[in-house]
Amino acid sequence: MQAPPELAAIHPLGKSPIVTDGALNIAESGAIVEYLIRKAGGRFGPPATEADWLRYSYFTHYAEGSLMPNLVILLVNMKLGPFGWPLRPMFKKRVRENLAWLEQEMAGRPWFAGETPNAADVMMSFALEFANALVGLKDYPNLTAWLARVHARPAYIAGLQRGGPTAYY
Ligand SMILES: N[C@@H](CCC(=O)N[C@@H](CS)C(=O)NCC(=O)O)C(=O)O
Repeated sequence: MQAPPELAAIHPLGKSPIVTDGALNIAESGAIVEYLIRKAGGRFGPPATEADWLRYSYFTHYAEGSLMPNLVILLVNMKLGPFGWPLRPMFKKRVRENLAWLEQEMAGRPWFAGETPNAADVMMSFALEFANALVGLKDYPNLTAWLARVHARPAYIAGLQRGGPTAYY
């Protein structure tokens, strides 16, 4: 599960994703998304209303800041096999709490922040794809429906064709 050494030649931390644009190397998915929005003249950026802006801000940060750490710690625990058993129920419970709350948040909403997809959905998509691979989302119909909407987007399909199939762990 280690990144290939070629990435360390681009950025000292050697993690993915990383975007190279001319002489610029931009790491950290949230910073990459902000950079791309800026380059695209604001497309997929913050929505107009205050309420949607707050959701946008929250979910763009929550994805890597809170949800992913809970998923990664469960993944590492599962990799430990029986050595991970004592703490596994606690880590699973934390993941389930997050997913149950997200399920409520997505009731009656097409996207995480507003009526059209934006960076909040992009940031949440990796974490929830990962959650789907790790624990499954079948108990969370709103999240499953949202993920299906993400998968149906032409840009998502084009990205998969360009980058090849994904493997989350
Ligand atoms: N918070 C960072 C996470 C970066 C990260 O940990 N990337 C993982 C893949 S999702 C990685 O490169 N893992 C390989 C390694 O640590 O060697 C971001 O959002 O970009």
